[in-house]
Formats: sequence, structure tokens, C-alpha cells
Amino acid sequence: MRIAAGVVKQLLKRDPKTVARCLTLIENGDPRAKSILKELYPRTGRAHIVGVTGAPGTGKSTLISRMIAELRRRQKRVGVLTVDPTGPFSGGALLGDRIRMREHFLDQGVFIRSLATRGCKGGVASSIRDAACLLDAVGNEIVVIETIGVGQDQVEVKNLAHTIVVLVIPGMGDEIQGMKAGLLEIADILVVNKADLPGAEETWEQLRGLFGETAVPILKTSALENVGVGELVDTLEEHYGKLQTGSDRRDGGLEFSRSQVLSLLRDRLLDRLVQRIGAGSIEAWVEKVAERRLDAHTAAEKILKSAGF
Ligand SMILES: Nc1nc2c(ncn2[C@@H]2O[C@H](COP(=O)(O)OP(=O)(O)OP(=O)(O)O)[C@@H](O)[C@H]2O)c(=O)[nH]1
Ligand SMILES: [Mg+2]
Repeated sequence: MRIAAGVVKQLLKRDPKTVARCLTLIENGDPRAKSILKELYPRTGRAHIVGVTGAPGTGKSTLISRMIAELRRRQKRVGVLTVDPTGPFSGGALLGDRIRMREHFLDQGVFIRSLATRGCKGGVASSIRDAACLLDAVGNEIVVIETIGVGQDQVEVKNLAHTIVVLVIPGMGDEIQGMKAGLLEIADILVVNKADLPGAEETWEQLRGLFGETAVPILKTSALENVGVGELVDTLEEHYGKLQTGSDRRDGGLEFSRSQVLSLLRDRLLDRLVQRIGAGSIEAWVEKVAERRLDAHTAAEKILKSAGF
């Protein structure tokens, strides 16, 4: 599909309206988005992509807003994507994210966008990845993605970013013990946010006990009081710096590209499968699983068989 040559030109000028329009195309799984991304691809790979994840209410948006201010002081252009995992009905949460970052809305060096991942056409992870690529191509030195990394999505988040920051807050106690395996898998930097609240020291000590032997830095911040943010940004830069050198770079690059290709393959195979046998037929098997008449493994096998695989 052809795209107007003017679009790419406007994008490269960081025209906010054009960037916003292209993000909408990505969000909607519009085929024009693919052409634009193809065109921009040679200009990507320059941004540091950072994932900020943590349970609801841990202060991700507030901390990101502070990080933006710090990054702007360091002359960096910043793109921010907040991901709404629950679709179009949680307007409140989206609004919250926007309000917390609103002080940056008029800054030309900052681009903030909430991505609704409704319908999942083409897959949530690949929309986020494409959106991050776009923000990279238009010249943001850092792209921050806010997500609630729960369950399966966590691993997906890991593959979307160079550096993953996981937030915990005082009083999470036992929860942290239970989260250990998941945290180990994804966290590059651990942050005890809300360090102004009682119990922060204990939480920090607890994390030290669990992760002290690993290379994962453990920091304390108070987004509310703007404490520890400079150190966090230093640590982000250090982590990215390490990825840029030696074998880490090659391995990291390979891993990143592999996950990108595999995730697209998964999405497209699923799309083709749905085209071949119809979404309704898959839904019928899903219902059988929900009614406990069939296990999920068998259902998946049957679906593949009915599609001729
Ligand atoms: N005491 C204290 N409160 C904080 C701090 N950071 C954030 N908060 C408060 O915690 C609440 C949630 O903050 P958000 O930034 O919306 O948290 P979030 O993780 O983005 O939340 P979701 O996007 O809904 O998952 C708000 O009332 C913030 O003011 C902090 O460092 N200390
Ligand atoms: Mg938020």
C-alpha cells in the first residue's frame, strides 16, 4: 500500500500531529502503518528503550514524569508510551497517566501517548514494539514504556525494551518473596518507590537479601518528593552503556531481533489461522475448555488439525 511521501517527511520533522496519527494507525493495525515502519526502519535502533513495570499504583506514571524532567535537563528527547492492558473501558487509569505527566505536554522534546490495545489486532506486543520503533525513528533518544507487567505479559515486556525497571513499594513484604522468580527473569533495575513511606528500608533490605548476589542494582526513589531520580537515570544510562559494548551488544541485538521476528511470526500465523477457519470456530473450542469439557492442549491440537496443520 502506498503512503504519501509527505508523511515520512513530516514524521522526521517530529510533527506531533503526524506522529500521533501514525501511532493511531499502529494501534488500529492499519496496513499503512507497516509501510511507514518499513520506510523508517533504517532510522531505528538509536533510542534506548526502557520498560517501567510494576503493580497498579506503585507510582510508575509519577516516577516517569520525574524521569522525563531529569532527562530533559540532560538534553534528551523523550518518548513515552503508556499501555492500557484492559482495553478501552479503563478510561480512568488512562486519564490518571496523562494527568501525572501533563506538565510535559507542551514540551516539544517530549512525546507522550497512551496506547489502547483494544481488539489486539496484530498483537499487543507488536503494536507496542512498532510504536516504540516509530518514536525511535523520529529522534527520541529514550523511549519509556509504562506497563503493568503481570503474568505472561512480563516476558513479552522483557523483549520489548533494552532495560526493564521494576517498581515495588514498601509493605509488599511476602508478595516480593512470591515474585522472586518473575522479577529475576525480567528486572534489570529494581526500584523501591515511595521510599518516603514507612517500611521502605525493610523492603530495600529484603530485596538486597534476595538479589544481593545478582548484578541487578537496587535503588530507592520517592517520585512524590523527587528523590533518587538522578541516580535512577544514571543507572539506566549505565545499563544501556554496557549493552552497547562487546559481546553483550551482539547477543542483545540478536535476542532483540529474534524476539521481534518470532513475535511477528506468531501474530501472523494466528491471523492466518483465524482467516482459514474463522474466529467463531476457535471461540467454540474456547467455550468447550471453559466448560471443562476439554483441556486447552487438546483444544489447540484440534484447532490446528481442523486448519490442516
Ligand atoms: N507517598 C508516595 N506516593 C507516591 C509516590 N509515587 C507515586 N505516589 C502516589 O501513588 C499513587 C499512584 O501513582 P501512579 O503514578 O498513578 O501509579 P501507577 O503505577 O502509574 O498506577 P497505574 O498506572 O494505575 O498502574 C498516586 O496517588 C501517587 O501520587 C511516592 O514516591 N511516594
Ligand atoms: Mg500509571
